[in-house]
Order: sequence, then structure tokens, then C-alpha cells
Amino acid sequence: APIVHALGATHPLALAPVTAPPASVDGFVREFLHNLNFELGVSLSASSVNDRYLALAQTVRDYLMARWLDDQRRLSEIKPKTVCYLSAEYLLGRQLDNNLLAARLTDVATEALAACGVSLEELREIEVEPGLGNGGLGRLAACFIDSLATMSVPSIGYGIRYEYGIFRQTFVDGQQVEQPDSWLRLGSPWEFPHPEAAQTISFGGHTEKYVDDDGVERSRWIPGWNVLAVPYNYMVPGYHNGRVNTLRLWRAVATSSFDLRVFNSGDYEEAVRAQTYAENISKVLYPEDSTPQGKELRLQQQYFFVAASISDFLENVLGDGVELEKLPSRVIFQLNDTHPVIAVPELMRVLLDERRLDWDDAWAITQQCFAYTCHTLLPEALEVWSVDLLGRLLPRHLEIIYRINEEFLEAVRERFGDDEMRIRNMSIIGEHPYRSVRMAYLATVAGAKVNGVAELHSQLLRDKVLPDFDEFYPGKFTNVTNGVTPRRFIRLANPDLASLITEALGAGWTIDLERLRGLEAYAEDPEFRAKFAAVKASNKRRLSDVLHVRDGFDVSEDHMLDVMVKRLHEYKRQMLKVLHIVTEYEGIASGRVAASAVQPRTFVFGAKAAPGYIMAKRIIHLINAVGKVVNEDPRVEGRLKVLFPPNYNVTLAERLIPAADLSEQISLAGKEASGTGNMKFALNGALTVGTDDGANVEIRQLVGDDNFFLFGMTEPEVEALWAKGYRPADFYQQDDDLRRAIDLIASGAFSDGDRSVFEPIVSNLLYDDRFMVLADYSSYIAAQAQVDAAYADQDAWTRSAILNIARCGFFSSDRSMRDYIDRIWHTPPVL
Ligand code: F58
Repeated sequence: APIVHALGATHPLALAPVTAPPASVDGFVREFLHNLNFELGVSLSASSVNDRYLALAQTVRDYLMARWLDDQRRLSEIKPKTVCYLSAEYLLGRQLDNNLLAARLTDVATEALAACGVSLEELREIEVEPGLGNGGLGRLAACFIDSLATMSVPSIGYGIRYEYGIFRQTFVDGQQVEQPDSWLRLGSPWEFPHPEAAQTISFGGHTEKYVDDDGVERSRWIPGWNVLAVPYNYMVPGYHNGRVNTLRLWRAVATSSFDLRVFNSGDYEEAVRAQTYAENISKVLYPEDSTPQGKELRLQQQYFFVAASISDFLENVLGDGVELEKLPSRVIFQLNDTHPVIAVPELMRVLLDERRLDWDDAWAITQQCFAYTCHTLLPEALEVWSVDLLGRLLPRHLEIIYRINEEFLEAVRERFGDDEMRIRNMSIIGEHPYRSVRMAYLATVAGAKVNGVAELHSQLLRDKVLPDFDEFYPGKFTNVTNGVTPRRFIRLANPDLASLITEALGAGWTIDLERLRGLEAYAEDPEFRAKFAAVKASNKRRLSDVLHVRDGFDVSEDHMLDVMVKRLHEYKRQMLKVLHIVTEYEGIASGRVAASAVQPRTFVFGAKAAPGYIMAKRIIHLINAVGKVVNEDPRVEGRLKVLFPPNYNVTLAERLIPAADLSEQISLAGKEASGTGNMKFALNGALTVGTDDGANVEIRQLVGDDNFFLFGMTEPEVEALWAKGYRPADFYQQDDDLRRAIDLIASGAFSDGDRSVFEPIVSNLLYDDRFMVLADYSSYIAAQAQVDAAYADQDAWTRSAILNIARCGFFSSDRSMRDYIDRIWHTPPVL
């Protein structure tokens, strides 16, 4: 019998708090060696680097454990209102350093490991980051849970424990080739599986009507098949506040592992078919969804994790005896984009079918328990599910969605009369090109609040994407501008800058980023500027070392470092950056410009293309092709360099951003919802060349026009040009530089004379150009000339860089969290 049973659950031993090991070098050494010997089963002398890393991670966990368990116990007693952040993605980045920092263990660990003859640096480098996200949206979720823990806000992050995260990108002949990301292969020391707490999640089958004991007609779901959702818990330590929140990711496990009878008959494939099918649900992040099977898998993933999360919250967090009417005072489910929106009919189903509430009560509760964040403006990115698929996979949920829609449209009719056009536009069910459920509409109808992620985005969301809803629900729409965590993106990524700031302002800025304002005065101090410039230079050397080992690249300290890192998408306009580079190159190659006259620059790209996005992959190919020619042409005299390290991820971002001089944020106005890379660069003292888009608008307002290189059309100008009729070829005809750049690409200069290779890119630019690259080209080139001129005055540039940092404290994700708490969640910290 377990000891607690034998003693009784109230025995002092069972209640005794867990204690952390002594936070001394000695204590750390002991714990580390204990873990190495007894958990990993190796002696120090026989251990591999990976063994040591795993033992170190376990040691850090041991220090955090007492706090984690204590927080869980305390919260289960206090029962505060809790944020349940529902997100299909968490792009966490490496854990070791962050957890050492949060627990104030970095120095002790460094010393303790040194005493064991082990280098912390070496162990750091072996950690494989959990890449459980695609880009900004997933990284935002990771920043938010960091801030919530640091601010002592009761919250749980819920998501999926993908066995394979975002693919590992390699280049073969300059073209992207995807490799599976087996991030769990060498062990996963940060997770705690709880197979005993698995939830059963159902799919398929049919519904039937029946009359319950009270004579009420009800519907019930007779599912066709099940999977188990097994929770894996991760610690989310707050920074220096002794708090540890939980991230709970679900793994799909088959309810029965295989059919022994079939196995014994020798049909091994058939014996495991059901298991494989079920376990595919958490196999891979964002499976290619161009096939019907891929689409179905995506919907399975979405329902799988939200159903498990809701059930987990109601059964394990809420506690017994809570009246469901009070649910909204205990929880807010924040929907990170439309991916978790199937949670809305799921909560309705639980309240109606399992808890036997009537419709109106269930709906009143549901409408207070959800809020929805939209992260896009691209119409094609607004998720829809075919009624056919949804009805097959989740028949009861489809019924519920229909009823929500019926009642909603009834209310719209009451308010606006039988305006059929309006009804059709607002219906949660779309009819063209096929019957489908519009998930953003469902989220808007169900959510207590709907927010965009930057001022401009929220404005456009209201005015352009969901205007009828804004009219129907006054006050429902709001804005929360994104933010980034200063712990990871300044303190950890840029330790020398962090020290310099602390030297000037004291240590409080890490949790109160507006204090960076204090640096404004230092921008005027030549000595401080010199120190800042030295930090930048040293970050470039550090980056050069990293890229040298990683990819064989070298970064020269006296080049301007011009960086564009983000997902490859046409709307983000990496193509515009390519045209700038080709223009610079063409000037030199043609002899019209002396190489010695150009400002030495290294252009760095980092970008993954979705595996099925052909045009994005072509652009990657072109960047690599241009890079090869430019880097190898002796006429350039090494003054222009193009580097494209493959497999851009959080770990590489942490090296690149602190070294950057120039941040490229050049999306077509009205397309980038916010951007968060833009904030990370500005906070690390890079100047931005950018359009009036997303959060660039707010960055520029804060840093001032003198410290920002603005170019391009505004969103209304973009609209006006579309309305007038956009003809990209006219821009090509009228601009000599543009024509020469495009002609050079078309000529095969970057494809060994083969004109066909990049022809699709060229004709797309000339005859389609959905994102108006050509329309903004001349303005961009002019802005880049200003960049060159400004960079020539290094001291003035440095001053601007410091002012960027000083004025961007607003972009801390702590501030974003405060805004969510004030405007949407109403969940005060529990100190
Ligand atoms: C991004 N969206 C926005 N989506 O593009 C960016 O402007 C914003 O700053 C960021 O969200 C955070 O709000 C984004 O990253 C995705 O990654 C999708 C995930 C699902 C598959 C398709 C891409």
C-alpha cells in the first residue's frame, strides 16, 4: 500500500510540504550527481553530454518542484478565477536557461557544474527546442504564459504535445527540403506525463433524440470511436517570484493498443491500424491540409485538445460542488485564433447533455466563458469547416452549432428586419462554395470579447472583416496589442545589453519594462553610446561564431546587419527585400555604381515556407540563388553579403536579433496583423525599416519618425489603388531600377542562364502581384538610401538605437497581459 494510505492522507508526513534542495553550490552539486547516478544510471566519468544535460534539467526541476506543488495546492484552496489559454501552438524555445534564470540558479549552476568539470555552455547547446508552433501566433502564446506566471495570474496553458514539431528546414541546391523534427528523441526532461489522468475523447457516430425523465426532449451523442488524451505537464516558472504555473499538453493514445488476435494471425499491419489512426492525432504540428484526410486530421486535433482541456478543467480544477451558473466567475477560456473554437459547442454539449442544463442557461454561461483573439486579416486564413466533415466527425456539435446560428440569426432579424443580404453575410453557416461553418463568426457570437492584436488590426477587423458583428454587438470588439517577454528576448538573448541597462537603471526593468524610458537620457551620453556600440559589436561576433559553426557563415563586424526573419509568405514581402538586394547588386555588376561607394551590408534571411506553399518555396530558392551569385562575384568586393541560415527557430532568433542593426518589417499595409519580431528587434536596439502596418504603426508612434524608416502605401492608399485598378507592369515600365532588377532575375542570371526557373515569380510580379511589391518598390529603395545615409553616422545611429529601446517598454507581454486582464479576463493576480 502507498505510504500515504498506510498513514492516512491527513498524517503530517502526507501533508508535509516538499522542500527544495539547498540553493548552494554544494547542494546543487549533490542534487546534480544524484540525478546523474540514480535517475540516469551513469557515473559522472562515464556520462555523455546528453546524460549531463538531462541530469541538469532534472536538477533545475527539483528546485522548482516545491513551488509548483505548493502553488497547485494553494490555488485549489483559493479557487480563483483562472485563465485557460487554449492554443494549438506553443513555440517555447529552449527551456534550460529560462528556467535557471527564473529560479535564480544560473550562477549556482555554473559554479556547481564547473566544480564537476562540466561546462554549462556545452550542455545548453545540446537542448533541442520544442518547436510546437509555426510562427508568431505560437510564440505569442509562449510569451503570454511566461508573463502570466511572472505576474502571478492563475492560469493554465492547454495545447497539444505534438510528437513532431515544426519541420527542420534544410536546403538542397538552394531549395527547401523538410525533415521531421524528432524533438523527443534524446529525452524530454521538462515534462511530467500523467497517464492516470487521461481523458477519453470521442468522435464520429450519430445522435439520437430521446425524452428524459422530466419529459423534456433531448438529443444525445452515440460516438463511433474514442481516443485517450494523456496530459503532459510542463512547469512555467515566473521570473524571480517563486511562482510556477502549468502548461498542460495532450498526447493521443489509442484506447486499446492493438488486436492481439489479428496480430497472432500474422497480419501485423492490420493489428495496429486502429492504434496508428488514433495516435496520429498528436503526431505532427499542422499536418498538410490540402487533402481531405489532412483536413480531417486538423479538425480531430482541434477537438481532441479542447475537449480534453474543458473536461480537465471541470473535473480537476474547478472542484466539486460548484454550481455551473458560477462557472464564469471561475474560468475564462481564451481562444487563440479559430483553432480551438470547437470548444464552444463542446462546452455547450457538456452543459446540455452531461450536466442537463437547459439551452438558455447553458448558452448564457458559455457566452461568458469564452473570449476570442483574431490574428489575421487575410480572408483565406479565416478557418471554415465543411458541414459534411464536421457532421461526420462531431455530429452533436454540428446540431448545436445549427441551433446557435438559428437563434443568433433570429436575433439579427429582430434587430435589423428581414435583410436577407445581411443575414447571409452574418450566418455562421456559409453556403459557398460549399456548406461550411465559419469558425471566426462562431467565436464572435460566442465570445464575451473579440480582440485584434494591434491597434490598426483591431480597427480593420471591426471595419472591414466583421463590421456587421461590430454593429450588432457594441462594445464586444477591443484591442490588445501584442507584446514579447523581456526575460527571454532581452535578459537571456542579450545578456550584455541587459547588464548595461541594469547598470544604468537598476534591475527592476525586467518586470517593469516601461522603466526603459530612463534610457532616453543615456542616449545623449557619449560614454553610454560607446558602451552600447561595443555590445552590438560583441553580439555580432557572437552571432558570427554561432553561424560559423552552424552553417560555415561569417559575419563581419563592420557590415551593417540587415535582418528579415519571419515565416515566408507573399504578404510579408521577402520579394521586396530580394528586389532591393538585386538592385544594389545590379548597380555594381553593371559598373554604374562603384563597389566602394556602397555601404557594406550583410543581409540575413530566416524563413520557413509551408511545405505545400509552392510560391513561397520558389522565393526561398530565389533568395539562395541570389545569395550565391552576389557572395561569389568578385566585383562586389565582399561589400554585400546574403546569408540564409536554414531552419530559423527561436534558438536562432535569440542569436540574430541582438546582433541586428536593421529590422525589416515590410509587409503590405493592412496585411500583417501585428508582428512581434518587430518588437523584439526594436527592444534590442535595431532600427526598423517598415510600412505602416500592424504594430509597426505603434512602434513608430512611440520611437518617433526620426528613429524609424517609414515607407510604402498606407492601408487606405492600398485600397484606393485596388479600386482604381492595379497594374504592376506599369510600375515595371516606369522605373528603370525596378526594370533592371526584374530583368536580371528573368535573364537567368541567378539560375545558370535558365530563364524558366524563376519565370513564375517574375510573371507573378508583373501580372498579378497581389501584395503590391512593385507599387511599393521605389518608396522602399528610397527608404534604404536613407538607411545607408543614416548608418554612415554611427554615433547618431547608436543614439537612435538606444531611443528605440527606451521607448518600446510598451511592448512587454506583461503589458499585454494587463490589458487582457483589464479589458477581457478580469482575473487579478493571486499573490
Ligand atoms: C501571426 N499569425 C500574425 N499564424 O501573422 C502576426 O501578425 C501576429 O503578430 C502573430 O500571429 C501573433 O498575434 C500566425 O502566426 C499562424 O502561424 C498560423 C497558425 C495555423 C496555421 C497557419 C499559420
